Amino acid sequence: MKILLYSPDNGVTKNFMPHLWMFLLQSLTPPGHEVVLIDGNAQPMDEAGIAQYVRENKIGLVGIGAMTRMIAKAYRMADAVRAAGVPVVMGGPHVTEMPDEALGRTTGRRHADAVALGEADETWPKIVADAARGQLKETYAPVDEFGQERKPSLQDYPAIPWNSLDLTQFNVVPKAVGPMLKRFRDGWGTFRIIPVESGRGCPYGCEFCTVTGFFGDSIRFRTNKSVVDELLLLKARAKSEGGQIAVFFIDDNFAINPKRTKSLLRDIIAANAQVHWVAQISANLLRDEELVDLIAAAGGKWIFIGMESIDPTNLADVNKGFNKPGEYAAVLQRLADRNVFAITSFMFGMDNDTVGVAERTLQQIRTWPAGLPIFGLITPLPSTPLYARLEAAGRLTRPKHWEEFIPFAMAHTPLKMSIAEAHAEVKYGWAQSYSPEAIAQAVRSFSHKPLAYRINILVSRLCFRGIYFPQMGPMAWVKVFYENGQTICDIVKECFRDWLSGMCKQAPRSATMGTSGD
Ligand code: B12
Ligand code: SF4
Repeated sequence: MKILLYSPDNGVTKNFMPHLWMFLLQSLTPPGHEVVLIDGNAQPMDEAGIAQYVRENKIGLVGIGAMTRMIAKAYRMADAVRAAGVPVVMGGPHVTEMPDEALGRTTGRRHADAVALGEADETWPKIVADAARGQLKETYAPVDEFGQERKPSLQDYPAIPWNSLDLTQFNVVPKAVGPMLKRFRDGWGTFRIIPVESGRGCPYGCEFCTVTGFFGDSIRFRTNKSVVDELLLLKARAKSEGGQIAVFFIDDNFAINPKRTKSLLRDIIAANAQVHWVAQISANLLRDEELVDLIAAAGGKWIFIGMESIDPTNLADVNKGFNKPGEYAAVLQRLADRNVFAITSFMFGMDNDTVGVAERTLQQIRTWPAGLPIFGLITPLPSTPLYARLEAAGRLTRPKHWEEFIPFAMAHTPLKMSIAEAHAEVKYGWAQSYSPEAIAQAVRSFSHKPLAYRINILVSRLCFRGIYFPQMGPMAWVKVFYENGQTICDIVKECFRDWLSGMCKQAPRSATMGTSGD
């Protein structure tokens, strides 16, 4: 059977990283079946396109996975596939929370033949076998022989064959410049960000988060060896292609068990498996100096920190009181001292937020080492305690906000400001942090560091700007380059000077070598 795994586009940003579930299920597919992957962010496709694709390629089963914000598109694509006569199985966080919706039990509009609830590592081979026999069941749940929920162990995690997978659609270097960049420094012909998980689960139970409910509070880890082997494979592939690879450790809280994280980082260092990586770690765990030393030595470059708010009342309201705004500055400095920088994520529209929250937050941010601030709105995702609380209080304004996804739009009324005011705060946060002046200032703040750091912050800021200000087409990028022309020119000039001085240093050296060789 030929199987298509499809992830819908989010409609806002281009693909910068593929979804891990696709590679994982591909690796867990029993032999005898062929699996193709389409990521809608990398290969945009509409309903007619997917119907044509499944017909022309004789696809026997389509698997679709989506977060809540992409679910409306996922359902439309599923409908098109089913209309073409091909069965659809859906999985991922949204349909796990709302299986009846996908199966049409609540609305009468059925989108999926089957739904995989929760983690599908163990159910996927059964789904494929049932589909091959034409006997798909409606739901598949990870349960043991007694019917009790069972979270898959990650101890025998499959080896994802990164060395042989077709990753063309996930290369972010434009085709036109790839061959030229292949010869630049240690090779930039391709650049991919690859998701790797080292463990699952987070016991913290923040009110707005689906993770504790979905993965459970039992934390599970892969063996260090299997993670290290995966990094070595990725590193070797990048080298053989004259390209670069960066890894996103998608664990919800990469340092949730600091002892284990340290042991993994030590093993990465010992095996020389360092690649540049990003990981998500909560601020409280970054107090540990030894951990931060190891992060830097093991290749960590950016740490995503869910700061959410600088207001302790807000944090306590959403059960994230373990975040201590008073220590944010010290945590970020500790990272910056080791040349590790932070993606700091904030949510506005929280119950104690009032007008001016963005400026108050920015005043703090401006005192921190430059990083990548991002701003969103607190969103009641289905099945979270936050959703239940707001529903009970009658505060949901769009209870089924996923039916019509609108980026950066609230689905409930905040307590101390209006919805429009909350939207304006988010806009202000982005506009102030990603204006040409703010980007220039961030680049300048790295002037005491080697050029690579200035390039890194410039490129990252220009890309992250696109999360809020759509930058999908080439014209949008031309505008961004024009607006940031001065900063880009300064960096290009520096690169040229750097290259020239490298050449000058090399010239006498090669002359000396030539003489001695003679
Ligand atoms: C990495 C990640 C991202 C990446 C992007 C995704 C990517 N390219 O990988 C980034 C950092 C960009 C991101 C952004 C956001 N994310 Co995010 N992200 C994650 C994270 C941490 C890991 C995802 C992952 O790979 N998990 C590991 C894999 C193995 O698990 P999985 O995807 O769930 O897949 C398993 C099962 O679900 C199932 N399955 C999944 N799909 C399918 C399909 C089929 C056919 C089958 C059979 C089974 C199946 O099988 C898999 C193996 O067991 C998750 C949290 C988490 N731990 O999952 C949040 C999570 C998915 N993100 C979430 C959210 C809310 C967001 C944002 C909206 C946040 C924001 N406010 O901006 C944005 C939106 C992104 C966008 N523009 O589309 C929520 C989604 C909740 C929901 N109900 O939708 C999660 C669950 C975290 C949370 N706080 O609750 N995210
Ligand atoms: S610490 Fe992060 S992953 Fe864990 S429950 Fe809170 S928001 Fe979710």
